Amino acid sequence: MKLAILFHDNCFDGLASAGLFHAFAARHLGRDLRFVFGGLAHSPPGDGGNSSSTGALGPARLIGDVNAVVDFRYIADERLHWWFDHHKSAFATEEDRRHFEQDVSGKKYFDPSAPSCAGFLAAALARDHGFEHAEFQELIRWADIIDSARFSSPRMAVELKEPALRLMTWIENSTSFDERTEVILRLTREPLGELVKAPFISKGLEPLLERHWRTVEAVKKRHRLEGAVVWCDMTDEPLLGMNKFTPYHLQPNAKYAVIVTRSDSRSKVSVGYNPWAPAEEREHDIASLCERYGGGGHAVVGAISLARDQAGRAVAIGREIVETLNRER
Ligand SMILES: [Mn+2]
Repeated sequence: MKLAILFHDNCFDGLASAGLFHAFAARHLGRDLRFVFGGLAHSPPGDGGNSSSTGALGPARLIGDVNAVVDFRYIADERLHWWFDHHKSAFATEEDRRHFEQDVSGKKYFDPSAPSCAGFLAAALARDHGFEHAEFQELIRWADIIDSARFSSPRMAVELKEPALRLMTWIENSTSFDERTEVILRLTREPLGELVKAPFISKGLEPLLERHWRTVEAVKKRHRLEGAVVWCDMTDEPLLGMNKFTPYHLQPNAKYAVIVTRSDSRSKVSVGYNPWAPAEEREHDIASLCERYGGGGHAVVGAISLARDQAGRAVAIGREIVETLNRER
């Protein structure tokens, strides 16, 4: 019997969830199982580290005799047998939600308050299906920390010293589906500190960490603290990805950060609250502030995207937002 496990790809929690479901299935769903894995992405393939084994979720992806979808949105299809998710956006339509609510299989689970899908999945399988998950506590603890950005400090999120955070970095940038499948199987079989030493992972990590340190150094040189806001204009510096916690690592007492960047495809103003600053002092709604300029986001973090050749405009908008954040408080 073929069991297809479809998971949120290039995501630590997605791979951890797939690994835990695989461990459960191998013990509880019969001896003659043949496993196939498939990656799920919100954006079309070709974006980032996706491969032909990764793509959007549709009926054609349900290729198993039994199909499980983990850490990804619902699909109203009779061939979806197991489902676990914690994303607020899990139901694309009201029909999808109704289809889920009417399900009586006892194999579909949703909790938007869960910090990680991995932890939620393990607890649900333990409660209802006899899954013993004591040996996976390290993996679950890190999935909770990473997926809800509950890092103990910005230093931890930027230094990337812990094996779990290095694995996270590797997973988010990996371009080999076969290697990610190997990682899924090994996540539940060896400590993260051992797995991260695997040659294909340490080799892949080297240039990623190098790039990360170069970016941290560049931001360190160029940022300014203006009132309560870290301001950084990076539009004339080619940036390859930026850890969003870097500004607060450099300026732990700042309340906000406004960063302007330019990539091959766009200019972007990123605006955020310092996640480690006291929540009760948050007077601004970042989403509506960004909406004034055609952007959007959440209450605590948002962005405005412009065309690549609009860098000057992006900087001007960034300057206005710095002034607004310092004035209206
Ligand atoms: Mn997740």
